[in-house]
Amino acid sequence: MKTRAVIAAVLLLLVTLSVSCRSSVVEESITENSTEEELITVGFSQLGAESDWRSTNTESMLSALSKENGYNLIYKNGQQKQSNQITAIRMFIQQEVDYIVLAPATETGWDTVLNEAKEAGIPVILVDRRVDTTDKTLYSCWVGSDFELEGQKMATWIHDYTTMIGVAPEDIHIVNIQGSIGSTAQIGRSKGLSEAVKEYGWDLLDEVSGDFTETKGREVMADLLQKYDNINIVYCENDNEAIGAIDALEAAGKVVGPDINNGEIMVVSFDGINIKALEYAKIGKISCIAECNPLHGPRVQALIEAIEAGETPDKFNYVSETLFSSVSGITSIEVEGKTYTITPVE
Ligand code: GZL
Repeated sequence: MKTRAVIAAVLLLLVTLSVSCRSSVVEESITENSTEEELITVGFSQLGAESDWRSTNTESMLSALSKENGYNLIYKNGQQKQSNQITAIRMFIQQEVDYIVLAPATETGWDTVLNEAKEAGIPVILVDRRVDTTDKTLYSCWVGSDFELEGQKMATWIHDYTTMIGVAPEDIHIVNIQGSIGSTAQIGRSKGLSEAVKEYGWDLLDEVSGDFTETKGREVMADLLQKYDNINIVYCENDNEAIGAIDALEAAGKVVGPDINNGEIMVVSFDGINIKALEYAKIGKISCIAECNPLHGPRVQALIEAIEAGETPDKFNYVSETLFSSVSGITSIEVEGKTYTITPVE
C-alpha cells in the first residue's frame, strides 16, 4: 500500500512540476517576446518560385509584411503544388495565425481547407490568382490583375499592328505558349487570345503549356517548330517562356522581330519584370509586353490594416497595368471603350 502511495505522490509531484514548468515556459515566452504579441501574425502560402514575376512578388510580400511594419510573417513556398499549399494552410490554422494570405497555384480544390480556416475564424486574403468557389465567404478579399483584360489588350495590339502593316487576318498563323494550366493568369490570357482569334479570323495553330518557365518555353517552341513551318506570331503567357522561345527560334535559324511581311517571327509576352525580356522589348525582339504588376505586398498590407480597423475592403481589388512596346506606329489601343496608352521601352 505504502509503495503505491509513494508512487502516486511522486507521479502527482511530477505532473505538478511539469505543469508549472510548462506555464512558466509559456509565461517566459509571453514576457520574453511581449512584442511578438503586438505583431500581427500572417501565414503566407506562396505558390512557387517559377518565374521572375513570382520572385518579385514574394520579395514585395516579405518586405511589406515585415517585423518593422508590425508583422510576424510565416512564409511557405508551395513549389507549384496545391497539396503543399493546403498543408501550409493547415499548419497556419494549427499555429492560430491572425491572417492567412494565399497565392493559389490553380483555381479549383480550395473549398475544404478554406472552410477549415473559416471555422477557425482566420480571415483569408487571396493574392494574384483567383479561387473558383461558389462560397465567396471563404475569403475576405482578393487583390491582383485582370488577366482576361491583359489578354484582350495584347490581342488588340496584335490586331492593330498587323492591320497597320497590312497582314491579312487569315495570314496570321499564331501559336500560344500557355502558362500553368488552370491558373487564373493562363485562363484569362488564353481567353483574351481565343476570343480575338474567333473575332478576327486568325489561324491559331496550337496551344501548349510552357508552365510559365523558360526551360519549358524553349522545349515547347522547339517542338512547335518541328510541327509547323508557317508560324509568324508566338504568344507567350509570360516573359520567362518568351525568353526560352526566342532561344529556340534563333537556334532554328529564325529571325525574331515585328517584320512579319519579311519573314520575321513576332513574339509577344506578359509580365514586364524580367530584365532580359525588357531588353528584348527595347530592341524589338519582343514586340509587345502586357504588364502584370507583382508588387502586391503593400496592397495586402493595406487590406490587413483596413480589416484590423474594422473596415470591410472591396471583395475584388484590381491593379492597373499598361502595355510596353518599342515597335513604332501603335501609341494606344482601345478595349471595351477604354483607351490604354502604350508605354515605350527605353
Ligand atoms: C500573374 C502570375 C503569373 C505570371 C507568371 O499574376 O500569376 O505567374 O504572369 C507567374 O510569370 O509565374
